[in-house]
Amino acid sequence: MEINLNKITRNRKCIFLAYDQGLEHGPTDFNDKNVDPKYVLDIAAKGRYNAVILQKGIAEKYYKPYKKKVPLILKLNGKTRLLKGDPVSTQVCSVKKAIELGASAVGYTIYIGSEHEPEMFSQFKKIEEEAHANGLPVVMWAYPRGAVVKNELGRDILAYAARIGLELGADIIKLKYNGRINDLKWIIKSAGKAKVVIAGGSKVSEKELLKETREVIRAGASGLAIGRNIWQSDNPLERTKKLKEIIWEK
Ligand code: FBP
Repeated sequence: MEINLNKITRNRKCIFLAYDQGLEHGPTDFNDKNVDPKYVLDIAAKGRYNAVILQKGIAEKYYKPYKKKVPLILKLNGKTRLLKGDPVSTQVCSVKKAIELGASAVGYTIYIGSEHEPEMFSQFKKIEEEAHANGLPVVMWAYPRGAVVKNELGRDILAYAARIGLELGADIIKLKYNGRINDLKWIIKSAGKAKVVIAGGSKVSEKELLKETREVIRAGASGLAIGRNIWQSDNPLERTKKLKEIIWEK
């Protein structure tokens, strides 16, 4: 079944604003302004993002006034950066709850190659089937990570991650960019009909960010799922505009 992505894409392209770093990294990512979810939701609404990505708690307490302004991708699993060993991201929210909160899609991270991969596969199966039965698109964060993964940004392991997203039923696969456009072309080909969006990563210069965005769009990516490089920037809306011009090739 092909799922309708119109609520979270425009002309098959998209830019999502990620704000789940409070769980994944902790408030060290934040300053006095962006520690307030309202500040980031305002950027998402004013910048006309195709969706904002939140965990359940933030969605419950802050999303209601933004419901008509920006679609929500609710992240259904997560982990902290405190645990050692092979990573596992545990389900912390149900599809049912995501629907109640007004989500237009759900998100789930799989650490490809982690010793806990089977557990994440089996949770993903359940949420993917339930989300699709309710017409909700599924976004997979496909991150190769764990002791057996020697290079998280290698071409073949990223292509494997992309393919796993396709095989397991993700509609959109979120991947990291390794800076090599030809690698990304192959990685995107491996994702087949599933769309690929690129994660932002830690803060880089605007020049670097725009250059990388040009490259990933040229390689065939559908867009970005970006966080820190927007809400840590001094000019988030101007920067958003520049990224959108590249993504929609204006
Ligand atoms: P950024 O643009 O800030 O990197 O956000 C993208 C994202 O995927 C977030 O959704 C998530 O919190 C974070 O990166 C996880 O990245 P990592 O596991 O590499 O720290």
